[in-house]
Amino acid sequence: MSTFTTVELIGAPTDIGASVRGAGMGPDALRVADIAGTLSRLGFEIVDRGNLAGPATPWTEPANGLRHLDEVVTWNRSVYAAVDHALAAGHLPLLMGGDHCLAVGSISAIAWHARRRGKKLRVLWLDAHSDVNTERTSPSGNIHGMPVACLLGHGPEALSGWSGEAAALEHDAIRFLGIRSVDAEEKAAIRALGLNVFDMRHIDEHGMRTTMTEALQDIDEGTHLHVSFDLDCLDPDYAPGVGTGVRGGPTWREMQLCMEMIADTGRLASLDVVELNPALDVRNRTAEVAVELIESLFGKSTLVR
Ligand code: 5AB
Ligand code: MN
Ligand code: MN
Ligand code: MN
Repeated sequence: MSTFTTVELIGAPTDIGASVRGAGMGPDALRVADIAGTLSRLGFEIVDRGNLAGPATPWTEPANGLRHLDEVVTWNRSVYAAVDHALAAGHLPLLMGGDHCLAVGSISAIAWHARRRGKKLRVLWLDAHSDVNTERTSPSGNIHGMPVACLLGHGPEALSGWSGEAAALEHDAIRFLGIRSVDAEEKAAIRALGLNVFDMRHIDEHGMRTTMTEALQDIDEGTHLHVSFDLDCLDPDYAPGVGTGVRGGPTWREMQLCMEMIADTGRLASLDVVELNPALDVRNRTAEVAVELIESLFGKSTLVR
């Protein structure tokens, strides 16, 4: 039983945190794939806030290890305000990216609300990558590879502390799923910070069902469950429309089970859908796959809702 009746769609059309162009078209590709009609047929009220506005991507080289920092901050401020507004209205914010740097604004707003309401925040990070680089470790300077570090209070100062605490997330509040591309220094950070990683090897060895049972183990009535869904989590055979695809991800079927088991908790309260790149897609297939998976995440296959 979901506690939300209204889903608020927020488009953030930018590729500001990436170095591959195209993620800025993600929100409209999801609309073309009928994200609104699909969720409304499941019984949700849909409010589409349209697309946020923000600076164009300058495509400059990183400065001090960070590409486009000022513009990333500006976009994230808008995202923070929009997500904050949706949560204050009692709606479920569904952020349509855009690249993954936007999770800083989104999850910071969510953390602020969760704390105020006395909720335990849990984040599922569905991704091929762990996104825990900082300006000191990143091989690219691309901030879409750094949002987790920012949310844990270890990123660049301009992107940390937005939730009102030094860290929006405690190290044990986030679970990574589907990870298979981790930079050497990220690996060290994962160990040092004690992060909870269910990587592809874990899914291979234990299967998606056991993996999800473990990942969802401490979700209860007092939990605000947030899903940050980077579409490159999926195997690129199923989701070719992403900028940083990595072979060897979960199949469509495995991702369906992942989404269904999250739906079964009844605690989903916010969602980011990011890194969809229509410029690299095949006839909008990745957007359609995303909508099919979101449909399951919102309880399509749950017999009683
Ligand atoms: B995504 C890489 N680790 O930091 C880096 O798509 C890739 O949001 C980051 O997960 C991928 O540049 C960021 C090599
Ligand atoms: Mn990511
Ligand atoms: Mn990724
Ligand atoms: Mn990517």
